Amino acid sequence: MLERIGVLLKEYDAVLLTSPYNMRYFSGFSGGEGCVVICGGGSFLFTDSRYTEAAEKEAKRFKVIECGGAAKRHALISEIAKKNDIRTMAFEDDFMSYAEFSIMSDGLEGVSLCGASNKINALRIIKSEDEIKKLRRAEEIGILAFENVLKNIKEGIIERDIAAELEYFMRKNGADGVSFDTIAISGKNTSLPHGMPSGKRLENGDFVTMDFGCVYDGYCSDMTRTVVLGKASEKQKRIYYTVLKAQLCGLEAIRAGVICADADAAARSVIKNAGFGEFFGHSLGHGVGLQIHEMPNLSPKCNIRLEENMIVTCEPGIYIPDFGGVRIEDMVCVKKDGVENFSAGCTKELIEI
Ligand SMILES: [Mn+2]
Repeated sequence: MLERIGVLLKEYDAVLLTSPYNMRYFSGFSGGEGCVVICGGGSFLFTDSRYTEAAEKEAKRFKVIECGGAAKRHALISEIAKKNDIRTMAFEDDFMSYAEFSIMSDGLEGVSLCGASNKINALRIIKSEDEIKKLRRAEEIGILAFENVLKNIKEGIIERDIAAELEYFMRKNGADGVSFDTIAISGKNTSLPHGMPSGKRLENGDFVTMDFGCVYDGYCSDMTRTVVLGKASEKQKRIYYTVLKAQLCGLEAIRAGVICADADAAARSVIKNAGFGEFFGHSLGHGVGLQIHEMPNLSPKCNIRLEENMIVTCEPGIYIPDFGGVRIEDMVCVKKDGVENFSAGCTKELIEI
C-alpha cells in the first residue's frame, strides 16, 4: 500500500509513521515497534534487533535500519532529513505522545512536524480485495464462536465464562487474538453499552449481550448479539424488535453515495419514533480494518460520503437504566446498491434459550 502515501508526498517532504496500524499498512511490517519514514529519497523502517529479521521479510520495499533506543533513532532520522532537504514532515498527531513529540521536534532542526493523522488514516478508508477477504474471514470466525457459545449459556454460569468461551473458540479457529475486550453481560448489566463481564451468574429472564470480535491476519471483526435466557417478557420483546427494526433500517440506508449522518438518522428515527430515543446515546456504527475503530464514523456529526469497499458496522441499541438493554451489530462492506453483510450468516431473530 506504499503507493497510497504518494498523495501526501505532494503536500509534505516526508511522512513519519509511528502507529503499528499505519506502519503495517504502508510497509507490511507487522511487529509494531519502531517507526517508518517515507520521502522522495527513499522508504526507511527503523526497528530494533527483536524485529529485524521479520521486518526484512515483510517490508521488502523498505530499507530496514536496526537501532535500539529512541535517541539513536532520532539522530538517524535527523540525518535523513538533512540529506534529503526535508522541511515538512507529516506525522501521526493522534498517536504520538507529547514526550516523543518534544524529543522529535527538538532533534529535527529546521523541520516542521505537521499533524496529519486524519489525512494519513483516510488513506486506509477504502479496503482492497485482499483486506476485504481478511475482514470477511475474521467476521466468520466470530459468527462460529457465537453459535458455539450458545451451547454454554445456561442458568448459573457467570458472565466471565461466556467471554472466555468466545475468546478460546476464536483462538482455536484461526484468530490471532481479540480485536477488543470481549463484552459478555447479563440482566440489568446490559443497560451499560460497554459493561465489563463480571462474576454475575445468569438468571432466568436475563438479557445476555455479547459484543466481541477477533483479529485475523491483522484485521478486526466486530459483532453483537443479544439473547434472552428463558422466555422474553413483552417489554423485552418490544425493545428487542425496535432495535432490530432500527438495525435493518440502518442496513437499508447504507450504500455508496450516502452521507454517514444520514445512515445514522435512518436507524435513529426508528428508535425515536418508538419512544426510546433517549436510550440510544452512541453512534450507529464505525469503520473497521486494521483498527477496531477507524474511519468513517456512522455518527450524526459525520459528513463523509460512503464509498464502495468501505467497511462499517451497523449497531443501534436501547439501554434502559436499571432494566437492561439490547444491541444488535453486523459488519458490512459498502457496495454500490447496498451492502455485503459479513454477518448475514448469523440469525437476528430473538433467541430464547
Ligand atoms: Mn462495534
